[in-house]
Amino acid sequence: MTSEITYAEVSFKKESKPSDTKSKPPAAPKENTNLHKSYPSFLTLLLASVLILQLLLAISFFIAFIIFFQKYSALLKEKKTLKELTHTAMECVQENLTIEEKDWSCCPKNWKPFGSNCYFISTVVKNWTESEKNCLGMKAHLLVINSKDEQDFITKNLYTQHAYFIGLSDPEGKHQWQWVDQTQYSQSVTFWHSGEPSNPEEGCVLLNFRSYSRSWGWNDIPCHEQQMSLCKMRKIYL
Ligand code: MMA
Repeated sequence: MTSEITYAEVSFKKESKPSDTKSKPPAAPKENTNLHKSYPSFLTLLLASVLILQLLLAISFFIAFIIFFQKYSALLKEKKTLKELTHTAMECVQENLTIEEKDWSCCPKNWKPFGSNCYFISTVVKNWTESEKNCLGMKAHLLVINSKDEQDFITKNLYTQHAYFIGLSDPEGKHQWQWVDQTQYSQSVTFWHSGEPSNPEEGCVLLNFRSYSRSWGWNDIPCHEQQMSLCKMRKIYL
């Protein structure tokens, strides 16, 4: 409605080129009087401003693209570093005090050193497969027990009311026990509770405390059961 009125006013006061009228934006009648006097310069100004605006827009887009690209590549780099560095902090001790062999042995922060390995008590409750995945995610395996000393060391750090998955399972249900790291299962290095393993349906092993025998030992349970777990990895030597 307003633009129709404006158009009528312009054509009434002065003959103007029809093509120009079309591109002219609707303006207040007061401004119109000045408009027709400086009309060519106004158009040039308009064109120039549009061009400048487009240029500014192009520059801003370019700058935004550069910033985005830089941020994105920095993010990618950080992600890669994080992937390589699963552990944010390491705790190292100097083990060999001879001058020639100043070896630093390290375990990730919150892991416990024993012998040439590091141990982690995972309090997240998961089934056996997910527990092993959790250890793998930390460049470790579920605990493989190689000696009574090792078992005694770890159990000193555990709660007697909790049970923890270890890296022993019977994938085929034939009581052919396998350690997750391919260590040979040796009957002479086993710490089953009396009466265990008890059931071919129970293919995964946990370490728990039995109050009636007042001892820590192994018990087979169904693999889908959710339990806490223990992880083990080799120490890192620097
Ligand atoms: C539970 C379960 C078994 C274990 C028996 C021992 C009732 O089942 O933990 O794996 O063999 O207890 O009594």
